[in-house]
Amino acid sequence: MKRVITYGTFDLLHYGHIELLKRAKALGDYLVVALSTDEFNWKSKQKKSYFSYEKRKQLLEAIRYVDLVIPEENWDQKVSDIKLYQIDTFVMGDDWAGKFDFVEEQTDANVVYLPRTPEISTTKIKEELKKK
Ligand code: C2G
Repeated sequence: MKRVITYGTFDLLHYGHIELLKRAKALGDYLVVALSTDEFNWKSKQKKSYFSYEKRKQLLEAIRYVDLVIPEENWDQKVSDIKLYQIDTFVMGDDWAGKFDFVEEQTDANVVYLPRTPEISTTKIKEELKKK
């Protein structure tokens, strides 16, 4: 059983997120999504998501590619998550390219950066809705 993990906020869930999750799942048989908590988002990313953690978790759990959702509470949990969940592949969109290469040095997992889906982002959705 090949196990994959990815991390993110996944606010205002959109097709860019779905394309990422679909490709991440295709790299294995079991996909864990570490979902940024509201506190982590605010404290560490100065982000305030539209949907709460619970709502974002509910949406992710409804996606066929997602097998487990866990909380992302800090920047430093990736190595321990990978060991705890026996992860083979760590996946992020390539806006993070290079940022998590340490995972390959500190665990047995390989790191894959997937091309982002162009033209869509949560920020863009928010900005365009403001113009309406
Ligand atoms: N993504 C994508 N294409 C888009 C938008 C997002 O492939 N058009 C990917 C991002 O690259 C990321 C995932 O979808 O891999 C989730 O995106 P965000 O919710 O924006 O994640 P982020 O806030 O970057 O948090 O520890 C890592 C952080 O938690 C990542």
